[in-house]
Amino acid sequence: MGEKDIPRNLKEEEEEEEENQSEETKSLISSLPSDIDCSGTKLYKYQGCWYDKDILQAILNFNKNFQPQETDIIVASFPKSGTTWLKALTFALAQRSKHTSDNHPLLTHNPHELVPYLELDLYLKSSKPDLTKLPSSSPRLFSTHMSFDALKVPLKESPCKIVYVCRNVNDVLISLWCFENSMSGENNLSLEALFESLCSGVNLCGPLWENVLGYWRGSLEDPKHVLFLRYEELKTEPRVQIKRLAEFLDCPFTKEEEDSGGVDKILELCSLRNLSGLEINKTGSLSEGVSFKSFFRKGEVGDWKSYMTPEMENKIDMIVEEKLQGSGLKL
Ligand code: PAP
Repeated sequence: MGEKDIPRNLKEEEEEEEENQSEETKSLISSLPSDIDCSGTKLYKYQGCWYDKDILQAILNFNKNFQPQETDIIVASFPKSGTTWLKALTFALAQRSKHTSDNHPLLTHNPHELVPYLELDLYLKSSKPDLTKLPSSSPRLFSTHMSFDALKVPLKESPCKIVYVCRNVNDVLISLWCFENSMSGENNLSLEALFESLCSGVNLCGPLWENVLGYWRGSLEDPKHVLFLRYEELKTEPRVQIKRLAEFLDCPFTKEEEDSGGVDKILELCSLRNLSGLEINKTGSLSEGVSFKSFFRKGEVGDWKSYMTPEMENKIDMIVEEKLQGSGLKL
């Protein structure tokens, strides 16, 4: 879909939005490829991935103004790949010396409140957000769906740690589809439309394979600072993966912690069953109105089999295989 196909009201909205953009963004945006995603949002391709105007402005704000600290930890992912879980695990691990299990922030806050998004929360609301009032300090915890290339810009030589989680592409598709429809309250978005959008790569923070490949290559080049995790491995061998994460974050479990069940306590605290049953996650919502319960569904590996046709499976398999060719990565 091209510029000429934009409905009139979308064009009017865009004109209003333009007034809120810096000259730098306006000039950059006019030079970027654009397209419309399956929900009718105009997206722009920046450093290999697609964003709407507001998120693009936030990424530029972040690129220009973020001052990294050596101990910063950034949780990164393509949407619906296990972000909420990894935020909870990372917060619980990195801040475990500060909280007791009966008074833990994860019992009264959604993981998205504790680990804010750089481009969807902090730098979306302000070009220079106040980072002295974060829910976590030393280390500060952030999250992102932006590409590795965009994230790297202000990090330069900083030794901060990036943890990425990837997930089977079919499960991401179904999770995203269920999430979108739970937000609208009705089945507005057809699975076929979202599927075609995912296959074409024109979706927010996509193409999925570009997002994943950036962090995959980053983890191969700099394994001390970029850790690549898989949702499926977190499910099948949670103890192994959480210990790997703790070591990577320079906060390995001590023998005493292991002997006293410290690993299992964190896994239980962050489990889908526990988090989704908490009052905050049953009734709370983000300031934009997205209910916390929409971040918790089945959390199963292979749920896509109940929804996708063999034709869909084959088509996406072929696309992903071609895109990942030569990378050593399988999704
Ligand atoms: P986000 O990118 O919008 O934050 P994200 O958390 O990455 O979403 O993905 C949500 C998926 O993670 C849901 O998967 P499903 O739709 O296939 O069920 C959700 O159920 C799952 N999820 C959320 N929290 C957990 C958890 N603690 N353990 C395992 N899976 C979880």
